[in-house]
Formats: sequence, C-alpha cells, structure tokens
Amino acid sequence: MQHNLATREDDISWKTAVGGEDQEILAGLMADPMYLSSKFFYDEVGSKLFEEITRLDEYYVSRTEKSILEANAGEIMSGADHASVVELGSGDCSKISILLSALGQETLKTVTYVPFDVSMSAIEDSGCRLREKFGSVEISAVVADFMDHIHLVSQHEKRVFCFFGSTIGNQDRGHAVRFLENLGKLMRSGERLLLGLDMVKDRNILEKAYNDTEGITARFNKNILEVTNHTIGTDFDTEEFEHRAFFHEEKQRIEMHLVARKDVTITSPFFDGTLGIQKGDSIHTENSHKFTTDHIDEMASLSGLSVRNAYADNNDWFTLVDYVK
Ligand code: SAH
Ligand code: AVI
Repeated sequence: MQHNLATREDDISWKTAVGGEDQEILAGLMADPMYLSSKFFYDEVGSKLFEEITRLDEYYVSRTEKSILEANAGEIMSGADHASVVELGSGDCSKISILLSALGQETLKTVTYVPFDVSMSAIEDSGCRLREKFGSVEISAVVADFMDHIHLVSQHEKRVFCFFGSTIGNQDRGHAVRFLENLGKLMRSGERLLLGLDMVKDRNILEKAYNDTEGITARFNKNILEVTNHTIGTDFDTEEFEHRAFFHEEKQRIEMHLVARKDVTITSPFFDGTLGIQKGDSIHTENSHKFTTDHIDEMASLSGLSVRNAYADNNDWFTLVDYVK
C-alpha cells in the first residue's frame, strides 16, 4: 500500500495521506454482497455532481442546513477568533463561507481554515473561491480519509471542528461510534464540534431526495463505477446498472445500490480471472443514516462532549448540534 505524506508549497499549505484505494475497492467487489465505500463517489466529476444535487428541489438537506447556519452564524462563531476551523468533508466549502461571513475582517485574519477531504479537486476549487471571498484567511488543507487520519489536524491552536451535511450518516453506526470516540479523545477542553444531522422524517420526503426526477443522483451513484474503472482498471459499463435508493425503516437509513440490468462479466488486471455479476445482483454504494434527538445525546456520551446548543429548522428536518469538550 502506498502511503504518502507530503506538503506542497503554494497559496494553500497541504498535508496528504493517500493510498490503498485499489485494495479497498477490490475487497468490496470480492465481498458477498458487493459494496463500494461512498467516499469513492467524490472524484472531480462526482464532486461536481454532488454540488448539482445540493441545488435540487428534492434534496432539502443542503438548503435546510444552510438556512440554520445563516440564521445563527453570529452566535455560532462567537469565540472563534484565533481558532483553527477544521471542516471535515469540506466539499465545496459553501457552508463554512456562511460562518466566515459572520466574522469581521480583523477577526478573520486571526483564523486558519482547515478543509479536510479525500477530494483534492474539491479543496482546490473551493479554496480558490474562499480566497476570492475572504482574502485574509489562512488556508491549511488536509487531503485524507477522516476516519483514519484525523490526527493530521494540527495541535497548535484552539480548534472548532465542523462536520456538516450529515456526512457522519454515511458511516455505519460502528464506524461512526469509533470516529466520535477518536475525535473526542483528540479534542481539548473548550474545543467545539459543530455536527450537522439529517433527522428521521416521512419516508416519501426522504426517498424523493435520493430519487430526483432529473436523474442527477442516479448519475452520481453510477459515477462510482467510473471511479472503480480508473482505480483498478475494470470495464464496468454504467448503462448496465440501475440506480436504486430506498429508506430502510428498521435501520433508519437511505440505502443506495447499483443493480445489474443483465448478467455481466467484469475484467480487471487486479482479478484472478473475471467477476461475474448476475442480473438483479446489487452493489451497495451508500448508507445515509437519519437521526433522532436520542442520537444527539448518545453521540455526546460516546465522544465525552456536552451539548452546548442545538439549532433546528421550523420543520425539525435537520439539526445542527454545537458540542463542547
Ligand atoms: N460538507 C459538504 C460536502 C458534503 S459531500 C456539504 O455539506 O455540502 C461529502 C464530502 O465528504 C465530499 O467532499 C467527500 O469528498 C468527503 N468525504 C467523504 N468521505 C470522506 C472520508 N472518509 N474522508 C474524508 N473526506 C470524505
Ligand atoms: C454527503 N452525504 C451526506 C450525502 C447524503 O445525503 O447522504 C450524499 C448523497 N448521496 C446521495 N445524495 C446525496
């Protein structure tokens, strides 16, 4: 496994820890049932498709969280001077923009923004946009998997961790627990975690959000096969797979799958022989867990944090929890 730690000199300072993606993808395709980790959605094309999803009428998640941030930015950012604002799964950085806008120019100069994402292209694009908008903010990026490399975040300053979008819901419960325990250990007294959680709601609203009429989510889902082709040299034809997304009531999560429309045979230099997929077989590509107020307290006890505040929209569709150590 290639493990590379490097720092690049330019306008943004960088730390990266990448490698092992080929083996991870291979293990998922060899498993029964097959799966691919949702972090592989986000190459350059996938990151752009996700941005398109955030603008869809059906995908209430992003606009609801943004409305909460807009309504409460001043209060949320009070005391954030001289802090490192670490955003996990930063994506297009549009949410942090809302919070940084609440800071005055002088305070902004004291803040370091740390986007932490597996997608270097997303950080590069959004870093440029942030530079244009907030020239004075220092940017220090980390390109790595936040599940394995959270320790790469600098220890020097006081930190405000931001984990928006309900991206924590894309982890299995076991992984989310481990992540919260690790983050809680890493955080020091007085440091904060702003955690965005998409709440359990009517299944029709949930299912529409992941089955939009324009088919953008279907393209986003299928793009993971293109990423697989680039990473391990497979020959998946996305046309041979169908997007499927549904709410699993018992597990309180949306599941996304790619279902084979016919029998297909996949080749790759990484396989001994070929991979046969039968019509109707599915590759599980994403879980998107939804939360209840009980989870808010459960997460506090797992991470050793206290709930300082919790902000919700009028429908209680989304909650932004402000935890403090
Ligand atoms: N926070 C943004 C983007 C959410 S999309 C928003 O709320 O709109 C999820 C983001 O998390 C993507 O940019 C993706 O590249 C990143 N991501 C997903 N899994 C990750 C992982 N394991 N480690 C680091 N980044 C990850
Ligand atoms: C990033 N993540 C929280 C999104 C979600 O809703 O689970 C990803 C996504 N998948 C399909 N649409 C959006």
